Amino acid sequence: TEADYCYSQHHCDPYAWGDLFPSCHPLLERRHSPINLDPHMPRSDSLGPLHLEGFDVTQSGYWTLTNDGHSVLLQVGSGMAVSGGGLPDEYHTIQLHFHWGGPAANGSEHTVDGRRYPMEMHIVSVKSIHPNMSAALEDPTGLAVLGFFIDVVYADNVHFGHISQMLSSVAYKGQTAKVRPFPLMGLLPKHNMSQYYRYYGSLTTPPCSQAVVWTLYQVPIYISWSQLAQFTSQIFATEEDAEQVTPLQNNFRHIHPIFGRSVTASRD
Ligand code: SG7
Ligand code: ZN
Repeated sequence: TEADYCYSQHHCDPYAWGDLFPSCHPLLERRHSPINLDPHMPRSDSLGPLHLEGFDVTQSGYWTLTNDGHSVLLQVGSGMAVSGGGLPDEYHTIQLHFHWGGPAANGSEHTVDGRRYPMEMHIVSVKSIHPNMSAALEDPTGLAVLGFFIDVVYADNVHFGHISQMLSSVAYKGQTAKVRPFPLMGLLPKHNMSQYYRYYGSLTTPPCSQAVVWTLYQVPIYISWSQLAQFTSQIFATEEDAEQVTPLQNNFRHIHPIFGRSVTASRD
C-alpha cells in the first residue's frame, strides 16, 4: 500500500513529503503553496469580483461530510460554479475542507504579513472542461481554490454550525455523515468579497500538484471559540490517536518561497 502522509510524525510530516511524493520536494517544483501574503503588494485593476454561481441556493438531497484522516471535507452536490475575477475558465465546485491548529495555536495555511489565523477554509472547484480530478491536476490552472481565513469571536456562527455540530459524527478516519444542504453563501464574509489575493500555486497536500489558481479573501469568516474547539478536539487521524485521545491538530503545510511568482491583490 502507498505510504500515507501526516502532519505530526517525522517520517511522514510536511518536511518528509518530498521523499514520498516528488512534486512536494521544495526545490524540484517552484510554485508551492501556501505562501505568506504581503498586504502591501501591487494591486491589479483587472481583478474584479468572482462570480459564485449557485452559492445562494439550497440544494436538494444530502451533502457528505468525511474525515479523510488529514482534514474534514464536505462534498457538495453539482450546480455550484466559480468564474470571473481573472480566472481563465469556469470551475465547478466539488468540496470544501478546513485546516486548523490547536487549542492555543493558530492553524491557517497562508499567512498575511507573517500572521497566522486560527483556521482556513478551502472551497475546491475543478475546471469544467476536465472529466475528472486527475485530468485537472495535470493542468497548471486545473483547480480554483477559494481560501477564507477564519477568526474567532465569542458569538457562534449559525451557518458554520451546520458543519461544526456534525464533527462528532466523523471523529474517526473514513467516517462519513449526511449533511442537509444549506446556501454556501451563508458561510462567506458578508462584505468586501471584491478584496482578495491571487497567485498560482499548488495543492497544500500530497501530491502537491502545481495546478491551483489560488484566491485568498482578505475579510475573514468569524466563528466562536467553542466551534473552533470542535475542530481541534473531535477529529482523529488514526485509530491509535483516538485510543490515546490525541486529536488531529496543526494540519497545515509550512510556508514556501514565492520564487519570483507574481502575487497580486484586487483593487477594491
Ligand atoms: C485535503 O486537501 C482534501 C483533499 C484536497 C487536499 O486533504 O480536501 O481532497 C481530496 C478529495 O482528496 O485535495 C485534490 C484535492 O482537492 C488539498 O487541497 S488544498 O490544496 O485545497 N488544501
Ligand atoms: Zn486545503
